[in-house]
Amino acid sequence: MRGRRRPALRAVMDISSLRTAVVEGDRVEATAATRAGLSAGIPARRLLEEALIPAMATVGDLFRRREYYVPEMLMAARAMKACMEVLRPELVAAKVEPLARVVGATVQGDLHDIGKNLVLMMLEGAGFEIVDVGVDCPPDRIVAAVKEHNARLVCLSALLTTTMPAMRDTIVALEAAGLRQRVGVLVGGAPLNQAYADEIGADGYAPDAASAVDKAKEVLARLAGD
Ligand code: B1M
Repeated sequence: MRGRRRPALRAVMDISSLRTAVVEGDRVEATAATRAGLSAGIPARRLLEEALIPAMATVGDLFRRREYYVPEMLMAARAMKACMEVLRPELVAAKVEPLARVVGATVQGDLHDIGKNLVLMMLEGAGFEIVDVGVDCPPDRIVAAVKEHNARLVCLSALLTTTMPAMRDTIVALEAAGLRQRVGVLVGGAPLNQAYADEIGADGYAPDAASAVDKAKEVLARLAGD
């Protein structure tokens, strides 16, 4: 009985210590806890969903309550990114065959890239080929990347209400470049919802990284059927 309880207890401890280390922006502790979690047999996806993502939600709450300021938020984000690099090989291990080429970006004016990176990592794991054009991406840079890499899907992320309109600008730029017929546009990010995606003429909206994979496949299937 004891022997059966121990691993579960260890798993709980690793997950909570990882969450705390990320909230506190302790990159060294956080990456050590991530490695310890993996060594203890906790799946990468569980570490992500039960420690890293909730940690960032806590950081957001602390920021909203003015208990955290930008430097603390930045340190937490850096710790999370370092942990994601540790998890990356595990998360993309399921890769099977290239499905389509995807251009991913955080839109103009927006520097938040953790969610975007996560979505692209999941897509990569699902077999998509990824062209990451980074953060603060003006529409013309995204258009150029679609042309250069002959992408079939554009994934746009925005975390600020003030940068959401840059998604519409990007869709307009794709239209103006004559690319809109052959490229799907998937959008996401904490302030978005399906209604906004419909309003700006996106082909799909996903609330999280896991559902972004299914939505990407759905958008591409619809595009192929048109
Ligand atoms: Co900023 N920030 N931030 N920030 N930040 C938020 C977003 C905020 C909600 C915090 C708050 O007030 N509680 C708030 C936005 C308010 C609003 O507009 N409504 C905010 C603010 C105000 C700001 C600044 C303006 C602060 C300032 O300077 N005064 C500033 C803006 C800078 C800029 O972008 N121009 C700023 C800066 C920063 C840092 C640089 C310090 C840092 C970002 C570091 C980085 O990304 N490299 C940061 C952080 C870390 C946050 C919080 C705490 C965490 C964001 C995050 O990474 N979440 C955030 C509060 C919060 O979200 N709780 C906050 C974890 C990530 C996994 O989730 O990105 O939502 P998320 O992605 C999810 C889904 O949204 C979805 O899947 C992901 C995984 O499930 N998703 C998609 C995302 N993209 C998708 C695309 C898809 C599909 C799904 O398809 C293509």
